[in-house]
Amino acid sequence: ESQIASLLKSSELFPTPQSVKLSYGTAGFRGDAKLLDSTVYRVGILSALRSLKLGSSTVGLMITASHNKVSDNGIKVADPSGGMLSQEWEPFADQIANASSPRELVSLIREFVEKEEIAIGEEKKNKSAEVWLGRDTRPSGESLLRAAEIGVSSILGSVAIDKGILTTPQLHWMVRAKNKGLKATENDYFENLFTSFRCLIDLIPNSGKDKLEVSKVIVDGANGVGGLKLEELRESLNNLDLEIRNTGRDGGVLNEGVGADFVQKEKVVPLGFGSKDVETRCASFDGDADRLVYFYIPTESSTDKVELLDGDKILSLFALFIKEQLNTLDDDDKEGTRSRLGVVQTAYANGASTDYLKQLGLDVVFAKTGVKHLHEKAAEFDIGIYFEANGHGTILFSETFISLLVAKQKDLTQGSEEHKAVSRLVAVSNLINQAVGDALSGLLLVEVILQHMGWSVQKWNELYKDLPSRQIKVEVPDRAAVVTTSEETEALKPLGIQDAINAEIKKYPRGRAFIRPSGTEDVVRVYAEASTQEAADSLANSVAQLVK
Ligand code: 16G
Ligand code: ZN
Repeated sequence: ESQIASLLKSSELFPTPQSVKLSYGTAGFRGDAKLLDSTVYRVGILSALRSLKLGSSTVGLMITASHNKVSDNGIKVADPSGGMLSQEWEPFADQIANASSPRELVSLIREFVEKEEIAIGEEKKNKSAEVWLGRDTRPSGESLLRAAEIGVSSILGSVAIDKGILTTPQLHWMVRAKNKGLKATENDYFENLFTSFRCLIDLIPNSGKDKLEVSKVIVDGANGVGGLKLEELRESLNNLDLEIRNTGRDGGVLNEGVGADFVQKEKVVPLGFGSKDVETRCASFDGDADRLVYFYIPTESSTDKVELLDGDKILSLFALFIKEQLNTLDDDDKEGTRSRLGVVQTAYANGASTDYLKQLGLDVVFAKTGVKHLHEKAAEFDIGIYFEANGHGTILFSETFISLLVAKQKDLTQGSEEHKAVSRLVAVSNLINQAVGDALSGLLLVEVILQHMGWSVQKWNELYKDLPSRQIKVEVPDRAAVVTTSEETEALKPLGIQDAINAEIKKYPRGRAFIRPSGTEDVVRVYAEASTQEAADSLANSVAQLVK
């Protein structure tokens, strides 16, 4: 039939490169951009099928390789909820990406369509698939986007809509809004950010307001899309003294010596920053603006080391602020409906942050590395905050809890402390991107909370002191030989290795270490922390020896 002919015809355009084994991995397919045409085309097909499967809801396709080098690119799917592609479809993604001929590809698709009972090309009107495409600033993005479009359109009746250059979280947000029947353009995204930001600014307690001095924040845009979008947003932002560097317009290379991944891993000053910025509040985005970290250059520093405020510290700030609002409400809570606030971290979370959060009385749970795993666990709470140490995270509010808040907001007396607390929570739920972690909305929330508290970045940093830590990657013949528990804190395989790791850990005060296979690179990662940097380094090295 014509569907098969259409697929065969278009797939001839995109032969698979020899000898690359592709895997959807933690966050979509990634690799050298030159080798990705056929993959992107095929994910285009998948996304159209995903839309058909879910009653023609809009699906998102993002072309980005995030913090990886500029010559790389990648592709990932945003489900209609705005979250990551359902893990149930990942094996199919792997299969079609690796199909070696058009025939094999078509037969895999046929089989899958039958199994999933997806109705293609049925003559029912309004039943076609819709896929929204976005890409970051990588030069290879434009031609890859065309490949994705061809993939989408090769499924009969499917439409691909090019939304242009976007941050990853913008696309996720727009897809989510569209499927909720809300206004879903990029402008709507911006408007949502600045209205909820302004609302939170207006709710800052009066006592502080007159002496409120808004100090400058300098943002490192990683020479990617985030800095450009922040420039657009800035037009409508008051109450924020913002300087944006590394927008990519001044000749800098994407992610090279700049950006959240660089700053968080190396803990050194990114390009474009230096002694002139001593003690100033600075923030770094990653290449597609779904990660955010803060830092400052301490006066006493004679090296290029920065004081890093990572995802854990952002999480702690958010948790503290939300808890404060909930406490105000609970005082007044006659029905006794205490809300459940929980936080989700990964094994990489600094031990000092976990101690701090527990000491705040919070429910702390752990998830496997990768946004989809954290997101899932956070969604189990009324308010769930998740962050990876690398700066990816957000706050999820359950639908029921939001309805409860909105109802309370109507009942409570305007101007009362309770009313303000509820209004702040509602504004946070609007400001923060509920689809995925978002550096732009995260930045605005950090900034308004600091103003609310009247805190400097230094004061914020003092919430707790990070334990010294070290990360190493070890190249191994087969990273799949390492199998961990679901929270990645312990290795189940190779047999006996965990006992050996434990024996090393015991030698160090406050020692903690774990190994895990990377989901994005062919390596095993080692993480260690201890009471001194020397001890953390030494623990990491001895654990790495065990892996080799
Ligand atoms: C991906 C993940 C990130 C995770 C990282 C771990 C998403 C959107 N991104 O970048 O959350 O921290 O992989 O990489 O899920 P690794 O498995 O190589 O250590
Ligand atoms: Zn990213």
